Amino acid sequence: MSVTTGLSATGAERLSRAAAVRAPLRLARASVRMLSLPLVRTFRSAYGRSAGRKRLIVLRLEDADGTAGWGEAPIAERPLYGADTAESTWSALTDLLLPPLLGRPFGAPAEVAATWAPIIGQQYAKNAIETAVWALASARLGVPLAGLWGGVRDVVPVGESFPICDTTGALLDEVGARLGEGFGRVKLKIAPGWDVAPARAVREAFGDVPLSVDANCGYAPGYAAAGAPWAALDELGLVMIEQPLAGDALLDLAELQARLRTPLCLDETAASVNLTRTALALGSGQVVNIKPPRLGGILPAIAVHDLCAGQQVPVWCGGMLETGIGRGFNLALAALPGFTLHSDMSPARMFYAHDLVEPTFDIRPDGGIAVPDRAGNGFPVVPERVADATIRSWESDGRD
Ligand code: OSB
Ligand code: MG
Repeated sequence: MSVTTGLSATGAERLSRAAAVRAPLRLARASVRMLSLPLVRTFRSAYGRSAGRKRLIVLRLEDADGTAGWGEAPIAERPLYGADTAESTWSALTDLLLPPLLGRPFGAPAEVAATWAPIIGQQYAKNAIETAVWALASARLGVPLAGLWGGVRDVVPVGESFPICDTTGALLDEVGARLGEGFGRVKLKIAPGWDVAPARAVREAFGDVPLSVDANCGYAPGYAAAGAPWAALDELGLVMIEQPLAGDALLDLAELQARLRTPLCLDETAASVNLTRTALALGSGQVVNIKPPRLGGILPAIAVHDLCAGQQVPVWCGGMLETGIGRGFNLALAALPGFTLHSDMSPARMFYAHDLVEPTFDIRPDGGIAVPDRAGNGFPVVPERVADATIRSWESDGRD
């Protein structure tokens, strides 16, 4: 893992670095596309099975000078992980958030994000716009995103998130194949009925590989409730147990954490900077999974990173089955110094037959993924791929 700059910047300095990036912007045109992208394999978690991103939304913003940036809203088919839906995100983008931006001059990406500060929710829509603006500003300035945000590493350590399988044998085959490709951490999706046995089987088959589980809120509170896997999982030396209980169950999470040696990781719970701060203060978890779409953008994601860095809380970058558009931002974010744990950054080929970008990225034999060194979107978007998958379009230059 190479470090390209010092680690001396404090959290506050880093946030202000991103917040202080200046770039004159005049958003001349916005194109929003809803895409249907089938998955190459069904992804099964405590939320059920997903066969595709059937209404994924991508956004292209073009500046008056012709520079463009793309953003993504990796929206799921049903609001199980978060409250946003494809329809709510579409309407937030096309009705609420984009029209006031078009044709207006801004001096910085942070000024664009400030326009929606009073608006509650709409995290995916805010994130799609903020990321597209960052890509545009990065292209304009000729500086890669990681450089604008204070990144310090050029390779990100990555792990794979393994969906629930029909059999333990199938899981072990899959885990063996991924470890052979270089993935450095195994995260098993768990749900009642698929927890201790598969985790133990992976531990037995693959020795001391960094192993974690992600319950996606799938269990009822209670350390020793019938069927609760916590005591047995605590014996397996896991790196973390991600989101065992409901996102808003801060006190139940703190009670569970107090009984366990294994750190709990906050995903659904860490829905905002303040909720993350509150959850950490209550002892509801000891690790944070940072996802820009969940938090509503890069600036709140960096704020959570800085909060955690200030408390020596390790973080890593989670995913939501993004295409190469979203992963480009995640990789740049994971270059920040606090991202010391393996991030969920599987190459898009594991989910999609054709990524929307070319070239895309893959794992290196040494087990990391390179942070994009290209200015603008980390990976170039192929407009024909977007066009081929489009099921709905909206376009505006602010004059209609
Ligand atoms: O909980 O981390 C999660 C995918 C969709 C929604 C929530 C989660 C996930 C994953 C996939 O685990 C990880 C990835 O994108 O690589
Ligand atoms: Mg998770």
